[in-house]
Amino acid sequence: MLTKRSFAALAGAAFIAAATTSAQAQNVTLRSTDIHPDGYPTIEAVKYMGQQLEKSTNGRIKINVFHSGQLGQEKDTIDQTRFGVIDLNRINMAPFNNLIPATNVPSLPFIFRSVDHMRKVMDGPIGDNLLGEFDKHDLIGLAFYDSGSRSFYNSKKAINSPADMKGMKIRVQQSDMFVALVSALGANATPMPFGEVYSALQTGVIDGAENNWPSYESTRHFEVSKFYSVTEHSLSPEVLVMSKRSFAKFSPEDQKLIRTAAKESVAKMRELWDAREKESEAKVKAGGAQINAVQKQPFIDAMKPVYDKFVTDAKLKDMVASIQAVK
Ligand code: GTR
Repeated sequence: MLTKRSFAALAGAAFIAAATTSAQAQNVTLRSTDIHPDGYPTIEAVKYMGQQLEKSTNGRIKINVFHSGQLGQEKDTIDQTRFGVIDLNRINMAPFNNLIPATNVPSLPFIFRSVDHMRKVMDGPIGDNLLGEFDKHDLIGLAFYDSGSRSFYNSKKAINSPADMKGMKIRVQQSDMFVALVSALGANATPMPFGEVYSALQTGVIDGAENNWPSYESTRHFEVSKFYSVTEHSLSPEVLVMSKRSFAKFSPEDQKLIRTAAKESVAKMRELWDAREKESEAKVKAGGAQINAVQKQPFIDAMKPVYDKFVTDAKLKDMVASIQAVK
């Protein structure tokens, strides 16, 4: 959480940046936020974007990545980005679900058949349209990043079927869709910021959570929640957005360079991500996590009501059908 004082300091910094940008973008450093620790693929991808941008602008535009939630937890940073206090935000799609209905679609359970399917959709016209959705909310959608697949983990027992989750307290991201996804399995969903999950697991406030291999590992949740059941129920991607206010301060030429550098960071992110997934899986296994495979069909069937609840209008139905039609 930002204190009042750090918020004021940031606002002051934003003002200085504004003053220099209007004088034709001389040496602007954009502030980017991320909740992950330094070295995590999302952090390194945005740093890479910064290096590309520095090159293409002869050092005029740089990016400073604030990692480990220094600028706040994900949900809190959305408004700050909309107001231009934060310039860039690498964030998961889920915290946007309540604000922008279309962002629910790529977070839906089992919407993608594979990582390749997800990449093809997000790289194509469906992804481009979705990036455009941020525009109405004072944001510029720049790029999507991979986030692997999310699976359930808990401190009690291996999950083999939806029935095993009945009554368990499971932390979810701050998204009504994720609440519904977990509730559909008969578990009790507890929405909570990412940074609070470790101690909630440790003290037994919650029994488990759900995430991909790298987050399960980097947070050390595997130490206090050792049963990881490979449900792979959501591939909810990451998104990189920019404050429309910050973006508007740049010339059309610089705006193009920002967009290009963001797109260039996607391939870098995927390379880093693929390697990190394997490393993290090996680390949690070595650290004592108990991994079990599950039969997915009962989970797919149990989560079907989530579609009925969230895919309600023609636009979202069309989006789901278009995603399913991508070969
Ligand atoms: C991670 C994601 C984060 C955050 C986190 C969470 O996989 O990269 O942006 O959304 O999950 O569960 O809160």
